[in-house]
Amino acid sequence: MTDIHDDYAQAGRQLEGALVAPQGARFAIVASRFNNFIVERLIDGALDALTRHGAQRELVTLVRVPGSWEVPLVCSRLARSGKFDAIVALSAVIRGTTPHFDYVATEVAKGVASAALASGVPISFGVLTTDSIEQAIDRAGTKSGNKGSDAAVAAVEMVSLASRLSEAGL
Ligand code: INI
Repeated sequence: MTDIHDDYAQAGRQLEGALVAPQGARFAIVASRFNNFIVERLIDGALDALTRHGAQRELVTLVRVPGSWEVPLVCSRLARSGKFDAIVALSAVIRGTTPHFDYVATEVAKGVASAALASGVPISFGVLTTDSIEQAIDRAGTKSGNKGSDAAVAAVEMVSLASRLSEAGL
């Protein structure tokens, strides 16, 4: 009787990151001021998760930008600086009565993804895109958890994975 781990062992090696930040890992948080009452909760969640997962608080840099639209540019700049091992993007786009939401939400998602791919630095996506303020509140530390915290844990895992991939020569 084989379990799934034996199957992996037969198939080859398996690599994954740990949920512990490697010593000296440098993180940036890029957070919008727009919808501040939501985003502050995401920042609190991200800072708490980073430190509980082993990041050193003095190696975490918080950069504030006006709104979601500005998030990708600053993520890209920080990623290209070579001074961060991972970045956490935090903002909240909440649907209104005009198509504005769609433009902002689409561009922040595309922009953050392309900044990560172009730089090779992981940028986790803690950007809420919700139909209502209630949905945003649910995801900022209440009913549906805290997406800032989730994004920070993903950033820690990606830094650990990058280090293990390097050790494996990948
Ligand atoms: N920015 C947000 O982060 N969330 C929003 O919901 C939002 N809406 O709906 O307008 C928003 N707009 C501002 C935008 O991100 C820019 O800061 C602004 O357009 C200046 O470039």
